[in-house]
Amino acid sequence: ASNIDWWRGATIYQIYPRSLMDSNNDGIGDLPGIISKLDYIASLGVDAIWISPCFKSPMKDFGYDISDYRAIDPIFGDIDDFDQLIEKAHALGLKVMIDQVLSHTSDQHKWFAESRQDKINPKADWYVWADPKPCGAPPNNWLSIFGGPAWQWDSRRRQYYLHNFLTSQPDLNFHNPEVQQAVLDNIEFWLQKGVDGLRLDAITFCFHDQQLRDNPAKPENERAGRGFSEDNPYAYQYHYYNNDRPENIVFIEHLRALLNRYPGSVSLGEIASEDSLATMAEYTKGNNRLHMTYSFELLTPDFSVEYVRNTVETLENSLGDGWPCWAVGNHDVSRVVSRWAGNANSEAFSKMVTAMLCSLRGSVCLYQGEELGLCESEVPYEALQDPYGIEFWPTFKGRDGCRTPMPWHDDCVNGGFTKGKPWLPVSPAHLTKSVKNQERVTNSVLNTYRQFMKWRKEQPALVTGALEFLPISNEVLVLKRKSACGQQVLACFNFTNSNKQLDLGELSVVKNITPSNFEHSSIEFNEVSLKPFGVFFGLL
Ligand code: TEU
Ligand code: CA
Repeated sequence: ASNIDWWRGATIYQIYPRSLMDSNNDGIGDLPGIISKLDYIASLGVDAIWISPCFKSPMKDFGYDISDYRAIDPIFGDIDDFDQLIEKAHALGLKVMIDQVLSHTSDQHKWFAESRQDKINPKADWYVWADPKPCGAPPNNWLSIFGGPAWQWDSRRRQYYLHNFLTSQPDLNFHNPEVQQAVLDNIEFWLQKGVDGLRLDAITFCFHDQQLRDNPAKPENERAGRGFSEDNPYAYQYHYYNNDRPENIVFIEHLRALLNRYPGSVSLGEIASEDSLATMAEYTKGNNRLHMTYSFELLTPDFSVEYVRNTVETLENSLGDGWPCWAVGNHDVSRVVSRWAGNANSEAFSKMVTAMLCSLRGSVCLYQGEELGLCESEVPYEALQDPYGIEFWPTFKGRDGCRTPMPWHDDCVNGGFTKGKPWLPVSPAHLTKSVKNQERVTNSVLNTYRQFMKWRKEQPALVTGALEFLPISNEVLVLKRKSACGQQVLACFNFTNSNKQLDLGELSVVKNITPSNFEHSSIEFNEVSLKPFGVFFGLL
């Protein structure tokens, strides 16, 4: 890939800044902490970092509620730290992507303070305001993802405002062209600082139906939501009218035109919509929309050869020339080792799942801690921080279990993350998996991850090659990648925790190229032998 196309097939390491490394012992990770760990991150062999929001915020949703889009929150550092971070990352060959939360601001943003004053101020129409129904009820049945109605009464304006997320996250009114321009200006501020890309938070939520029509109810058999608590009524509706509006596309095209003025800068849209596969295709179609869309499909509880194959195939078929980005974990869902493997044989599983993810066509986001094979942390109710978890406890325990601090050294207090009181407890189960411990072991999850990332870069078929699944087993995922220059790689991933034999039939493997740190797999007379959660790579 040429330099400007660096993002195709790239591996992007997601940093949750509160939990990577605390430099000043106030218990919260920060930018100097990230800077001190950039050498470590570069040693993983990833291409880029994506930093979850580090902008000024009252932290009601831990940074996803922004009160000043051009300032770093003092808890994380200042703008000089940010400049240094970019400089050092670039020197290490890492691209830097920032998180942009456009659909809503914090209620502490000065735009909202102005907008809520009255109905005639210059920003009166910057948010989504609506009169109550004659009985005083909210204007329609829209719901907040985090519980309760999507409307909050404002006693000063004597109107309701829309919030798809927390009441402290009022939705901007993107139908107003001034709002669009203000948002693009803020983005340009960061592009001028040299960031290489944007992860666009909840990008399908920017626009709402101006007629404020009620969302239709969902039949019971369609309610299985991703990450939603069963008792979250949000899962009981379709959301045609509060998000995923056609107007989104036009805005995306403006955004792309801005990015095109900064060659090499990319956009990765988080597509959390009902019909996400079709939406992903729409959002990446042609060369004038998003570069990549972030899929939720592997963040679900579903884990089987059939599920992964069908999901990826369906997306590939609908995507056309669009480019997907895959992830099996992030700061919103439980850790993949726990979610998909119930913590069984977690080391072998972690190695396999990373190799599998990085063998799909597209780019990938790897969440901090996955390189250590971390399991979901048990966070007791008293220590909960996530408002979403507090709302729906205990049917949904929230998102704190995947947000606990990184374990660096198991012989230091709090795993070496902080000498203060960490904002979330360091999981005792994570200590033996600390970076320091794993660095000592040749075939640890960490060292396997490093070896694999380095090796993958040398296999053009795995970086940008075409993908084809071979439906020869329901227990082993088998796929083929073929690069433009003709390299053909066969990859097999054992999705079970037991030994598997696989007959490759007509296929002839020229060479076993499986990196040495994986559990040993072998091939004899076209029969591949895989260890529990084992992997096999062969040249065709
Ligand atoms: O998430 C968008 C989103 O749709 C989430 O509600 C997701 O479905 C949920 O968290 C799954 O458990 C983004 C961010 O990733 C999330 O952390 C923020 O809370 C949210 O936007 C609001 O900004
Ligand atoms: Ca700190």
